[in-house]
Amino acid sequence: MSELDLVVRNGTVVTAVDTASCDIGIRAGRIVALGEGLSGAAREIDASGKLVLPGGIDSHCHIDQLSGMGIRTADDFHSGTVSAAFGGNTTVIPFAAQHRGQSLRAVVEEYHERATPKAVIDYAFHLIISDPNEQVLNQELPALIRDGYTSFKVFMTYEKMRLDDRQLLDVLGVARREGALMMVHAENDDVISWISAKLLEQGHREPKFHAVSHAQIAESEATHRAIRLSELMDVPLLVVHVSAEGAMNEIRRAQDAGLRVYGETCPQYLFLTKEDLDLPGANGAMFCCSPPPRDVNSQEAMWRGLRNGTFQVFSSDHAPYRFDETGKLAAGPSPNFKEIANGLPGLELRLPLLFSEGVGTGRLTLNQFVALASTNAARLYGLEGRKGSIAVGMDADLAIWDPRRTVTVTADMMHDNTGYTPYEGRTLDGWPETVISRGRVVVQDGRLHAEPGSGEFLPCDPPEPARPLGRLVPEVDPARNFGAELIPDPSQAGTAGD
Ligand code: DUC
Ligand code: ZN
Ligand code: ZN
Repeated sequence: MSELDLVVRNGTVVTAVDTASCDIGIRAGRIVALGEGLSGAAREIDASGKLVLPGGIDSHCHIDQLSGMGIRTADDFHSGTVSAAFGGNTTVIPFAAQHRGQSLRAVVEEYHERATPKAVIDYAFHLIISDPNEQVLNQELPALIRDGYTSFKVFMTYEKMRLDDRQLLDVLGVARREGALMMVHAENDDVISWISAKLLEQGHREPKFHAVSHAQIAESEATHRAIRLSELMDVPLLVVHVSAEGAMNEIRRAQDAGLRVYGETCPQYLFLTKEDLDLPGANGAMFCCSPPPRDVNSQEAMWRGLRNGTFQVFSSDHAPYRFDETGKLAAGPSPNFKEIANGLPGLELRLPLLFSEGVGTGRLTLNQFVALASTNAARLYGLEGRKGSIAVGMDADLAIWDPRRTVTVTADMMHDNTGYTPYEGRTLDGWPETVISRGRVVVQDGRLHAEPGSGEFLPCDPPEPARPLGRLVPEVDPARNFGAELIPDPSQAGTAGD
């Protein structure tokens, strides 16, 4: 056997199903050996006392994307993927977003032009379909699915993006024929716009009314409808960015009935509430996203859904807009709540937040953390076998975490372009220190070591109809939660850190 390029030595290696102390041998970008005392490597990284996890896959993020309102997100594919890498990720799956009147194929080509010279970690693309015309349904979408764009998102709200039920059935028909997964932004547009009009008529224009207008019932009703339409067409469905218990219960019921329905939630629904939008002046705009953050009971419900496997995916929904005239304040210094671009940054803190408040408090096992951080997204979106786990033959995509490092979050530590973080001042336990993508050290010692353009495009396999994915988060089994000794006891405050 020829020399190894790299050995990651003495770490506690954690996957979605197992934990073991072993070395990882890497050659030509792949994992080629797992074992004790591996030798003969050109380079070694000592991971003693550290957790070695599969690199995170952030499977819902908006990078260099134009919103329906015509406002561009703050990150390009360099700042976006750098920020993701510093947050322990080795793959992102952003969107190639079609606006009405655009060719879907041309949109995909344009996103490749944006990503190819800039990305520092690997990426796939979901499609966003806002104009399902004959050309899209009969030619472009089927061909793109065959080319490795096997998941697409549709919106049930946003005036310029939304599809009606007939259009949803049209795209579900293509998904069924070609073998694709549909992701849905499920909110009832009429409910939101009706409440919004009433609020504005009454002079309620501050950011906090964004949360009032996006009623929980708008979310649960649309979730129910999307599930029923996908059931009619027998197409797998993933309900993205679930914020509230009613919508989660719809997903759970569908899963209990055996449907291929999956769910995703995001940090903003675990860590923020609608009170965060209630700030002086326009400041609450920094927390406006859709669906909006809800309340403490909803946060607890989302944790329950992560723990019991109702949610397979935990993504950032990174959709950053600067708090200035290029972003949140594009309509002026005092916009009404309908004029504020929807979205928050999250690529860099998704995993540290989940690790600290999920694993660190005992809500999630380490194996569940890995499943939510990486493995389930790889399986759902057709990257299994290459990404999302640590096994011989897979890409050497690793994040080495120091579970004892304590970090207090500030905006100037972040590597994205938003200029603020909704999580300012939070103290988090556990941090991804070294990130390795296809055997290349991308982040180490707080520095970036990867060149723009070194990330690669990943075509995705279709979802497998023959093998229902079921509940992908492993059931809680404390006896198998090896590596737990590395997680500081939350009752012991004041561990080492910076
Ligand atoms: N809502 C979306 O639907 N997309 C981007 C961000 C957001 O808040
Ligand atoms: Zn959405
Ligand atoms: Zn989104």
